[in-house]
Amino acid sequence: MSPKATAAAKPVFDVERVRQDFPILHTTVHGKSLVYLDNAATTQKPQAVLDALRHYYEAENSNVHRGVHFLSETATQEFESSRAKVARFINAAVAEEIIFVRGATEAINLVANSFVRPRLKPGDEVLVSEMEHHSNIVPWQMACEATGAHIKVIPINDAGELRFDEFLRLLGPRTKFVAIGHVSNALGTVNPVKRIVDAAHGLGVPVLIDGAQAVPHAPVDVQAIGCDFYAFSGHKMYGPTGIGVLWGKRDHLQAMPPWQGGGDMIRSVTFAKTTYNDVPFKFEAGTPHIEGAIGLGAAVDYLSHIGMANIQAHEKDLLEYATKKLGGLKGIRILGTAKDKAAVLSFIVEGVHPHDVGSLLDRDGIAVRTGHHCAQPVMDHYGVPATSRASFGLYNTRAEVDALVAGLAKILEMFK
Ligand code: 7TS
Repeated sequence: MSPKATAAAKPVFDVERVRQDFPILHTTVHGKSLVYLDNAATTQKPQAVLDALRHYYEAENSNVHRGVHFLSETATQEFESSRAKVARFINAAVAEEIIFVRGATEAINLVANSFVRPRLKPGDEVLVSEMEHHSNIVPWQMACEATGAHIKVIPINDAGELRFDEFLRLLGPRTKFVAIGHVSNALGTVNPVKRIVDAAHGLGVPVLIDGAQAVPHAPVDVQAIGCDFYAFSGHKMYGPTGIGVLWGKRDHLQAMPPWQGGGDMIRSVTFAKTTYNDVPFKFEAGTPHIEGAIGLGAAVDYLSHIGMANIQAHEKDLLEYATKKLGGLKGIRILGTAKDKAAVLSFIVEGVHPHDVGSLLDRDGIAVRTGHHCAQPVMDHYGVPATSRASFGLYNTRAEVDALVAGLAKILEMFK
């Protein structure tokens, strides 16, 4: 083979190469190689992100947006350059539309308090789906309780897909807001977010998309989706904890009152009157999570370098492989069989409590999550208190799926 042909044959995505970037993946747990399948809860961090955090404290640590001294200017530049990276990553029109928050939860609460709550009157309705994470339910309940508005729930079918017909039926003159997850953390269902936004906008209703489980797994383009707000967390996309993003259309953000008051979010303060800073700073009161934002920028660089389409294809292969393998085990029931799914496999081991499944797998070094996954209405839909959940990331392999299957086969044998 000519050198050129060899180069062309090199795989675009080499999972073994990727695994070298994540120090923690070489850990052993109870004497076994770690098999980390809890990526929906949080992802591991590549060396590039760890290096960025360390470099920040070793060479740049200073507060942002206030000093004229060298370190403060450097930190500010790095912090704002991360904002620009995140904006490009989700195709925001301008960097000012990126608000740094603690995570998806805080992003949703910001919109609930600053955008939605002032618009709600008694009898108004907020639409959410039955498959939402509690973070995309409770803030709307709180806003509704305070204003006399109501939550309306779009049901799911038994495959775990949103009932679009029911969505269209519920959408009406009383609907003031729609809040929907892009990808379900409990079932893996990918929702048709563009169709949802188009239908809601047809009635002039704004839409927030909870993208916590979407951004780490596929290319996301907020302008193509057309939504009004998009929320996600850094720690689920190989970045640090304590940092996340609210993206909002600039016109909305400019019209919204601030949510928290403090330093950095003001233009001038007197006891008679305080005026507020421009977006995004109006929503970033106090010293921000500077190294978190810088680490998130490093995660975005890392993901962009690998390519989100490559990651999506790799995880699709893993999910298909795992679905087939687990589906072949007698006594395993998979919950969530939507046509369009991403990275999540929820299952019941018949006759075994999910907590026992989790503990026994842990003895084999396999990390899965067990419980209701902060999506109790999903559990209620299926009439189960909890499931076991394997969730995949870019560094998982078919061999790890085989380890999971072997672990489950052992458990099934034990409880026979
Ligand atoms: N929305 C979805 C769809 C989620 O999956 C989660 C967290 C959140 C919002 C909240 O994100 P946070 O970073 O603000 O906490 N999901 C999970 C999970 O599935 N297991 O642990 C956390």
